[in-house]
Amino acid sequence: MAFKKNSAGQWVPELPEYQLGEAFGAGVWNIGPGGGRFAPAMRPVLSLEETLAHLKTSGLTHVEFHDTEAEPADAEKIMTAVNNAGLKVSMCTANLFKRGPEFANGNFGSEVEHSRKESVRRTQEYIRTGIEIFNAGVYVYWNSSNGFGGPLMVNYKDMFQRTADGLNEVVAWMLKEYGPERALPIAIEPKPNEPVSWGVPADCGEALAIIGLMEPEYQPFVGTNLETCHSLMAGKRYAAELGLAAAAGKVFYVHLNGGTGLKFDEDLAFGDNDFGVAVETVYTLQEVGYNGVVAIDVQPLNTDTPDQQAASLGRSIRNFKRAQQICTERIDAAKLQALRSTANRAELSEYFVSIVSGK
Ligand code: GLO
Ligand code: MG
Repeated sequence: MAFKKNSAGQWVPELPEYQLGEAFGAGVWNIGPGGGRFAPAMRPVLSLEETLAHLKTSGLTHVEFHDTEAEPADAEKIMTAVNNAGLKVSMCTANLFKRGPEFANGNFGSEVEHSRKESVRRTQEYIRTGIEIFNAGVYVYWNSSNGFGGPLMVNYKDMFQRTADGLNEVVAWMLKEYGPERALPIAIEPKPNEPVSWGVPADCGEALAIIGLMEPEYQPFVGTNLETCHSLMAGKRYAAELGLAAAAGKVFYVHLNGGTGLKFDEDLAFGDNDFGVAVETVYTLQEVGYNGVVAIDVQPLNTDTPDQQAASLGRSIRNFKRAQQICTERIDAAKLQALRSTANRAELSEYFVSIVSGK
């Protein structure tokens, strides 16, 4: 989108503003045939037009693309299909993980110079597409293969600094090309593992630390895109991660979904497994004043039939709205704050369960 100066003279992102729950986004990768290492494909492969139609009917207003699904050379044609479907592009992201051997070894923080250079080049190319063609709201850098696999495989200190330096290089280029007024906010999406054993940055704190290692003049242009399941995998409470990012002024975008614990990236529908977490997440998004697109990053279930292509997305949106209705109707902010100030855990738990259960 763009950046503007606040009253203190700092650059802050002008993120698209909506009423919370009015705008929902998802990636084109969030529906499709399924399949992977342990399961065959379940559903037919859809055309882009069919995919966009499914996204629209499941309640989405915005779509996200990797540069491998929407290549820069095809972006104008794809944008026409997006417009025809009545959608907008909320986010775009260069695929720095599943495209070639150069990213087997990490990206910005890699020990391999070619991998670092390719990461910067691909990122710049897709930021250009995001600004010039998609009119995207945000660019996401998901760490993916950035990190390491075992003992002494990287110089740890250099890996963190190199990751920051890669982002420095991208922001410096973006400001030179477009100026702050047209710059696309860059949101780091941390994840602790998968595909690599030790992903960097692993969580919100590490993402903020990497931003802190950047040149001060470039730091305002980079924030976070926190994802529910990634926080869970890191042993963190998603809402608390949101609070940390908000305290730093870095909630640029969100990826909501669900998981069942310290496992793998299950990408379940938001709210399916732990509805209490959904209520806490929605309330926290309200508390931190998030007004951007609520993006859902889920995978269809293997049991979903061909006509259920976007069922996990549709259910995530319904669960979000259910949680939002509960927050509006049942949470008395003043009462909650008064209870918090007593630090009486028993009463706070009683209040929370009464809110979620409605009893
Ligand atoms: C995977 C991530 C992935 C990213 C996407 C956008 O674990 O959640 O889906 O969100 O590539 O960067
Ligand atoms: Mg994600």
